[in-house]
Amino acid sequence: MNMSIQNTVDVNQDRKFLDAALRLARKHQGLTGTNPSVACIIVANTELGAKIVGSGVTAEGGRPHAEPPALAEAGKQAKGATAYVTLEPCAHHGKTPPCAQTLIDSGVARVVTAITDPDDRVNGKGHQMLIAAGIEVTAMDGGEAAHRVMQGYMKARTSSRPFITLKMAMSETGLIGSTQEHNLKISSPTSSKQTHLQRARHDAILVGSGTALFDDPSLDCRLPGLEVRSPIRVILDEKSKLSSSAMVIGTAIKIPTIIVSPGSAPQQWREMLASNGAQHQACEMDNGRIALPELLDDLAARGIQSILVEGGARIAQSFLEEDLVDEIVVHIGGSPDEPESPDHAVYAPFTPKDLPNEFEIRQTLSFGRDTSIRLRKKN
Ligand code: AOF
Ligand code: ZN
Repeated sequence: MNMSIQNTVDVNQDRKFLDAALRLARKHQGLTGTNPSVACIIVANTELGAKIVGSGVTAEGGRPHAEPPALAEAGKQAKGATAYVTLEPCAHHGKTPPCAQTLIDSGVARVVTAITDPDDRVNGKGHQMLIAAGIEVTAMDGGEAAHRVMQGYMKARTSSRPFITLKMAMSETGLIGSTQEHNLKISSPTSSKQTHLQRARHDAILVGSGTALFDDPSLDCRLPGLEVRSPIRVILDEKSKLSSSAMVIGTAIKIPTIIVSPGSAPQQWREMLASNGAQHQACEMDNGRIALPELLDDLAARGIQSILVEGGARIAQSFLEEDLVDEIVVHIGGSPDEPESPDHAVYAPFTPKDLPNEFEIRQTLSFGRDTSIRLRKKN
């Protein structure tokens, strides 16, 4: 951090408003393309104390950025106020002038930020522009909340790969399903709702065609009011098995769907995908399996910055083996269904009592009788 960035005036107040901005930033998570969802809150000191006079969040699609609408709402009240921005304000000319300049022109006295922008066009220059204009800048550590709202953007900007969250619902023994019974219920409806919320916050959901064919899921977000937040569906189908009767193909006209298979996939099958509105993504193969690192590079090049990997023990295993997982969310069912015969049981590559060593628990939540744990890759 630059030495000339000064310390905060009232740490508690700064933390409170920055946290509020971080919560607001979640509003457009998964909707801003290659731009992060950033929020900006303008706080003026009034006779009645600190008051929010303007707020903005990066628009769907990524533009306008968060600062201009927040400053527009604040109007003259921005003069002498403090701007809380969840990302260092940009320093580059895009379709509009740099947000750092817009903040300077508004007359704000202080800017408090949660994270420095790794984009080469910004990376410290936004803070410097503000300091050079005489604005007091406090670059705070936005902590876990900032990391979570920005994780896709940070990963894609620093590694050219999307942030991968592996989500699994399992019993205490690691049971995740059955080879015979469809949609075996492992976790409760409350946990499922959490999964739908997770879907809304990611750019894409990824499963294997085995899951897509056997369970025939719609893989969308069905929370009331959030239906439009269904992310892109990515289905790995190395043997071109999906047909137009599968739910994911039948609904591809409504929800963007990418089917991944080798370039050698039959032409007729690819025409079937196209006529149903599904996109085909040709992939490289590695020992008879889809080459995942290369696929993730290709998906990042399409602008996909975060993926929720949801399906199949084999897919989970492959992502873990290839060291591609950044975060794991495990819903542990409190009263899971059991398959009719133990021979039908399908198990996860790990159990709640024997979690992958390279990960550490960051959060534990209770959803009714279920427990949900979130694990992050150790640094
Ligand atoms: C901000 N406020 O709300 C966002 C910022 O394609 P462009 O011109 O929109 O530039 C994208 C970059 O802008 C992105 O990589 C990041 O550096 C910054 N995003 N900056 O001040 C915002 N979304
Ligand atoms: Zn900007």
